[in-house]
Amino acid sequence: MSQRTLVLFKPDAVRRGLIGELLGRIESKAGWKVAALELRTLEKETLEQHYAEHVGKPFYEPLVEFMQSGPSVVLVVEGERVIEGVRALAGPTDPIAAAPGSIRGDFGTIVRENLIHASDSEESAERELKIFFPDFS
Ligand code: YYY
Ligand code: MG
Repeated sequence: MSQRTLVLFKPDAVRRGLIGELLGRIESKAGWKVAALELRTLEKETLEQHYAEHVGKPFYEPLVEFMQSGPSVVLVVEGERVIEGVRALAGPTDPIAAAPGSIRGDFGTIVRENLIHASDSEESAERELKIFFPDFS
């Protein structure tokens, strides 16, 4: 089933020069296509919508702050089972728990600075695509 997902290469990934590495892993997957791609410094309002499920948690404020600390790459990726697929490429939230071979497992140590976001379900993908690309259809 072809799907679309919202992916962010977070400010730590951009600062560390990992755009090409991360994009390469996504582009290498058979049949997946980058449908939109933009370098963008995310605004507080956008992030508040994006991370609405985490409001009130202890990590929320520092997370929103960190996500504004520099440009991110904002992407729409489409293809077969791409929602589950990019989550699998990313690995679990905590980079130390993430297996080597995954993006977070290969490059991360800090939970907050875990390099990449990817929508976690069809519902999340639909919601997040509207937040970041309101004019994209
Ligand atoms: O979907 P995913 O990014 O893997 O994790 P979430 O549980 O949705 O948390 C969003 C984001 O928040 C996570 O990527 C890093 C940050 N975070 C944190 O800084 N500290 C935590 N204890 C949990 C999450
Ligand atoms: Mg999440």
